[in-house]
Amino acid sequence: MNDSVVKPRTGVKPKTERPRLHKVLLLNDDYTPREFVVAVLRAVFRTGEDAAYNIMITAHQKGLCVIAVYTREVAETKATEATDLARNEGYPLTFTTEPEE
Ligand code: TYC
Repeated sequence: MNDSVVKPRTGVKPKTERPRLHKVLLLNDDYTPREFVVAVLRAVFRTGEDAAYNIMITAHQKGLCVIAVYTREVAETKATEATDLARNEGYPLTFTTEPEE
């Protein structure tokens, strides 16, 4: 028979680790119209009117607001798309991403 002893593996990562999520942040500025910020949030992040307004006013009052979290690729794509919409209209409105803890 087979008497070999198999040692349990210790300190090994679980097989399926979830991908780290990344936050998309909305940054305040003094020039972009509030209505434009709300329109971009609705178009790119698919929020409703009330959620978009609350995110916009939080960024306006506090300097920035977390919009949502996504996998890195989706977060970066949405931040770029939203920032490009603003640049195309000549506004300084900026969206950035950062990894979650
Ligand atoms: N602060 C801008 C204004 O007073 C509005 C604004 C809100 C701009 C949130 C950017 O992320 C922002 N017109």
